[in-house]
Amino acid sequence: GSGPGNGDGDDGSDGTSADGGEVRTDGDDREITVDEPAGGLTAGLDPVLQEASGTWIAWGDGEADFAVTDDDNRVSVPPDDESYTLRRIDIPDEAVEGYYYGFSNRVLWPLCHEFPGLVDTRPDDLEWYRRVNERFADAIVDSASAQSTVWIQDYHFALAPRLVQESTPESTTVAQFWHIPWPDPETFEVCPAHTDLLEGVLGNDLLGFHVERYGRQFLACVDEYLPEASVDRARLLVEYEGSTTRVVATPMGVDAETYDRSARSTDPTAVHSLFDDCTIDDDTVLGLGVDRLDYSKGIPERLAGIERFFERNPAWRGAFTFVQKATPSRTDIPAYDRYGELVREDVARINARFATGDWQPIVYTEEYFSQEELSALYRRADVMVVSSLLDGMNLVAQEYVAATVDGDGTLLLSDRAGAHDRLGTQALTIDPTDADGVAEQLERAVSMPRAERKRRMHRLRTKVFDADLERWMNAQFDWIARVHGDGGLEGGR
Ligand code: ADQ
Repeated sequence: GSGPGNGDGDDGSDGTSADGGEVRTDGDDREITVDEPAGGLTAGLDPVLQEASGTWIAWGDGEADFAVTDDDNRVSVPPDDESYTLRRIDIPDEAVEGYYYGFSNRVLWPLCHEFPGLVDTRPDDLEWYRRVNERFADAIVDSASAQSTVWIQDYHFALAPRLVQESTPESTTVAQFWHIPWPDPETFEVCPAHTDLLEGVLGNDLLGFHVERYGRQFLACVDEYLPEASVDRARLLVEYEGSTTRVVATPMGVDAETYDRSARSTDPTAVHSLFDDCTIDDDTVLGLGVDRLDYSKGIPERLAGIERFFERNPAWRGAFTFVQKATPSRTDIPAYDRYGELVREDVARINARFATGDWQPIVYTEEYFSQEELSALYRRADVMVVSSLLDGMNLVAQEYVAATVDGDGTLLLSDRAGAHDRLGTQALTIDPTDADGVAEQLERAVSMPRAERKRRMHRLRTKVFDADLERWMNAQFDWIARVHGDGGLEGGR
């Protein structure tokens, strides 16, 4: 199973290219557009499937009848080689609204990021979530054989694992990676049908999170709301209704080589031309933020820190510019729409306060940047700021490090992002809600001796290259091999 394949790519897992792709024709004379995904989970999974010759089940955007479960909508990949099968499930608009813009992103996303106040439960959304999970589970069962490994991605599929487990032999391994945090029991209780969700997820033999504390919160929820389950907190195991789920922490990395290569192939000062109407030149000290426009990313908090920085350091006015690249996301949801407005208002206010004739403190853009442009921008940036209020991992922080090929740059990193667990000792830690603290760390970054900056970045680069996307995949598949057939009971943690 896979998350949204409709091109919005907003979970870092669907890096489809923007250029429309190459058009080919398959054996049945159907026209197939081939997009080469850029350096994300999609790009990483492709070679794995080519080798394993499996089936990739993804969300399609056609208009076929949702109820069709036979071998509709299958293509082989690559079209002329048939290494594996891509099977797309068309989800009608009404179902997308209820399942994706509804239960997934108005209920589960805010809950998992500890924003219970933003939870918006609408009458039919849970039912659509169930139906889409059932539809994917049917397709999985139909595609799987007794020895198959099923690997499900993310919070859009909390109910599918149990459905798959119930309809496949015990020798089929079901695993899931949950890309976002798991909330504490008190927050999770707000979720409608929360025990159904726990039962659903416990249909997995293996459940992966980025960091162990999310796994521990999951176990705490199981303990609290499924009294029949037996939870082994020391070994991160749950036994429930005769089957065992092993919880593991496998932090995700980025395709570091790709970002490194694409950053090396660019002239970093060429990015100045991306910002025609404002003065960014070779001498400008450049700060950077790159995020989906999402309330979990702490963009207004970051802007407040930058405002404090300019208040406290008049000498930096005119010499430091912060580029904030924000990609609108899930804009059909009112909380996202309001958030976008808030961010734009903050930018306008801070710019009005400090701008001089040919300089503005914050350059804000919602334009699409290609991976090459993004890599060039990462390379050019002197300071990268990641200020998430809560973030499963945060790949942007790692991409920045991978693209900083000159070894000179500083990462300010929120201690609430999963990425902080590994990168926190060499990054400059921030509490995003403390504007003075963010301003102080910015001051530290822009005045840090070059040797220290380079030493820190060198260590960060070693970490990011060591724990890259491929290593994460291998860790997942090693764990899958260990739980395959033995219910996860063999071997220690
Ligand atoms: P996201 O919340 O989307 O991912 P992140 O991990 O930072 O957050 O990934 C975003 C991806 O989108 C990055 O690859 C980035 O390059 C790209 N991107 C963002 N803004 C962009 C822009 N303006 N232009 C071009 N590309 C842009 C979710 C979780 C994270 C977790 C990932 C993977 O919320 O915590 O790290 O999944 O598990």
